[in-house]
Amino acid sequence: MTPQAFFDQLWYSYVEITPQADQIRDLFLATDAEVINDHVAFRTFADSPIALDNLEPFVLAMGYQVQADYDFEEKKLRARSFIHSDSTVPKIFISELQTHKLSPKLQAVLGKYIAQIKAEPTDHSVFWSGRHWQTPSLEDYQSVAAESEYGAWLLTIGLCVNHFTVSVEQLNSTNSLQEVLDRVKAAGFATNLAGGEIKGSPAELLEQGSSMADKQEFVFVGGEKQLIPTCFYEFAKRYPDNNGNLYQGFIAASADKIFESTFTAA
Ligand code: OOG
Ligand code: NI
Repeated sequence: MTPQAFFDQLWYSYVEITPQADQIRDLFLATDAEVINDHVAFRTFADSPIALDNLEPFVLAMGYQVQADYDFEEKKLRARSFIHSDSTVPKIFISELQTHKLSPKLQAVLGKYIAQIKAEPTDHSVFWSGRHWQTPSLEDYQSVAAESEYGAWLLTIGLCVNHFTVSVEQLNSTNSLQEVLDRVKAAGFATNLAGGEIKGSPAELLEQGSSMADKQEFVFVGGEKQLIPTCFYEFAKRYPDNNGNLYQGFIAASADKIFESTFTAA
């Protein structure tokens, strides 16, 4: 699959559960000829047929290389980023929940669902395949959420792109991340304030911010209905290093806060 076809399909599946994405993109298309994507991100369960290691071959097959690995000890996540030889192709960030690090109780609850994941992926459609397990119960959702918001999000939503990211330094209308976030807020969308509205700094060569995830009504297996977070939009501004090359990495401390864009607690 070509990166172009891959990202087209991803965008299509993303806006379906993230109506804010189209609206936010339109905000910038009103002033900019193009809105260029910096990266997209996925979440999955480690130690499962859809673990990071089993997704990776499909990323590499599109011409990507492994860029770096990250560890989020407190959230019990590990992650890897991928960069393409064509610098106009968005980077890909994949994280996975290390379920073996969760409490025995939670391992048992999530284990019931993870055991239902049938086979390893055979093509790129795994990236928009959603849930590979039955609709969860509200009780299970709540017990997972108490220990891992990421786990609860993944249990309801499944495998899909969880954000696209506007490349702020490539906008023509503004070069200011704060201005971008102000426009998003003025249009009625909440931004993620965890660790400050802007994560990172020019000194770190990367500044990031994001919207809070859209919410959608979810019907649990017992028929209970509750609003759950779906996906969000990110905005990233990269700075050149001393050699004049635009920094391309991710910053673990900032990523740790971007994960909270799908948190339910205010
Ligand atoms: C990914 C969070 C990390 C970034 O840009 O640092 C990230 C997630 O929320 O799944 O996207
Ligand atoms: Ni991101």
